[in-house]
Amino acid sequence: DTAARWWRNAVIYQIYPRSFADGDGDGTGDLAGIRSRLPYLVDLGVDAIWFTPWYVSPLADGGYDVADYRRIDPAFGSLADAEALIAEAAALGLRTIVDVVPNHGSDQHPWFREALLSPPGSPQRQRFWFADGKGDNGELPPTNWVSSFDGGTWTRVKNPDGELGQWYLHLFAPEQPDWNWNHPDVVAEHEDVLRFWFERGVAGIRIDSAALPVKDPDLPEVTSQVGGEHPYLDRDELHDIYRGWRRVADSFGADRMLVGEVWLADPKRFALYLRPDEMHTAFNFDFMARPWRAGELRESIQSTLDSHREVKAPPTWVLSNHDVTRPVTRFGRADSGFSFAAKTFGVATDLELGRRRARAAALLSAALPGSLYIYQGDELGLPEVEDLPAEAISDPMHFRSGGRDPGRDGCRVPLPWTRTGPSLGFGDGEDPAAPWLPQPSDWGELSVAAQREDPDSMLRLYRELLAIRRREPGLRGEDFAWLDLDAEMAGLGEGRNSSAQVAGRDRDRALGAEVIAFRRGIDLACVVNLGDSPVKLPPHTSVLLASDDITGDRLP
Ligand code: TEU
Repeated sequence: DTAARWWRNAVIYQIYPRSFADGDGDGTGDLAGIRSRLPYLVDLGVDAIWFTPWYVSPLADGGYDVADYRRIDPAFGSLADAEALIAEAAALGLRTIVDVVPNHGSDQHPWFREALLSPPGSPQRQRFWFADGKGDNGELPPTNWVSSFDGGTWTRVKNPDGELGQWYLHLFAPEQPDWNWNHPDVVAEHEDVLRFWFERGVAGIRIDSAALPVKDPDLPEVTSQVGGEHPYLDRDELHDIYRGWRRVADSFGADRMLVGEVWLADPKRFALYLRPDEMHTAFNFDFMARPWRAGELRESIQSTLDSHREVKAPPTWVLSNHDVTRPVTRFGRADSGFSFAAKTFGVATDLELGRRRARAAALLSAALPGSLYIYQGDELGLPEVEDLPAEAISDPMHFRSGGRDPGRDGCRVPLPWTRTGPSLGFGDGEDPAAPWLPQPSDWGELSVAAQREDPDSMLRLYRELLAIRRREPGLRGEDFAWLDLDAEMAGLGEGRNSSAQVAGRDRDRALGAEVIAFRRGIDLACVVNLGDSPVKLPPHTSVLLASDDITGDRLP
């Protein structure tokens, strides 16, 4: 039935709790803030919310260093608040997804603290990866593995007797020790965490860094990038873990889902995680990583549809998240592909062009079959904040790269809700504290309040887009076919690039190489012009929604 399969075509809104809304006015977003803004999400027209980690955490990596999964970080609220939020969302028709981070915990997790107080070789240490160093006195790390956050992956600790001792593994920051998945406690504990949150009514689990948790126990150096052979990436044993998680999810009913963060280049290896007894879906980063060119996007769409069809899993479409450069900024650059999704300093950016492309990209991704993820603030067209004051930056990626990487704070700046006022409506109350990251002074114009009144705003575009997606059976279904429109209709006159439309009545001839066109259902089409010249729309097209001004029959 459709309720059980909701995740196949849902629109899922990602909330970064620290930056969404601040109910107690202390400068940090919280669950009270989120609860007060649920009507906004209903109005926007999303089906579900994914919360990035809200558990007890020292926040060494924005909450991806979990010290206790069964309690909410006091900065965000209490477990009772989370339960109330989940229930209120459900009553409004919004499903909820929580984040689980199997690769690592926090150095403040009781099991890690226990491990530090226990001698080398003790059972307490076996839940993590402790190993002797190399060199005469163990002064060199056990391997040369490089962290995703730059730098080494091992930190040396003292033995309980005070002598320098073994090293422990952390693929991310030192505050994030990696779990040893060969240990039965680690397996059982994570399945129990899943049950804990499913019991509280969440509809899904987002699985962080899902291709990393299993390690080769011999700890060899990296000599192969091939899946299954790499010492810690995409190892075959991972699939047993996720089969176990799928059994837990299924035991709560067919309406519970798993969505994996599986960063893998090989679509065949990626699809293995989506087999019928593993994850229901996984983020499609290939699409996000492509430059804004018709051929690239077409190829990504086709290979995504192919690899998912084989395993009968629905694709996902993701334009951004809390780790990558905001789309408006990224698309405003000469080449807007993955190299620019990663953070970069000082790249020339045309925000106006970026905004037009981001609007077109929204229509394109929402018109494709599968589920759609929207990162908070993208519906407002917020740009990346690239000039945060040095003292405000808190992302470990920045510090660990020695400042070479700007870090990910620029896409995590608290949302503007009102045109004026302290913290632009982010903080509630008479006199809210300054937000934990400062908002640019011109963000009042990008606020929810300002955009609500402007029919041409990004917010209004998103709202209309999601309403159409809900209403049109062609967009809800899985039927998809490329439209081969006639090339001779292309290239009429001058113009600037990027616009998209969802048009009624399908047409069947190509508009040229820089146009993407496909049909959904019987009579719906999506046409995206990535070229520099406007294209003529086929006769008898009725336009449901356009990301740009359509003059006569020309798509700019
Ligand atoms: O990200 C996984 C990941 O691979 C990141 O290191 C990514 O490469 C990086 O952010 C550059 O874009 C997940 C979370 O989404 C991220 O926020 C966490 O920091 C990371 O896991 C560790 O838990």
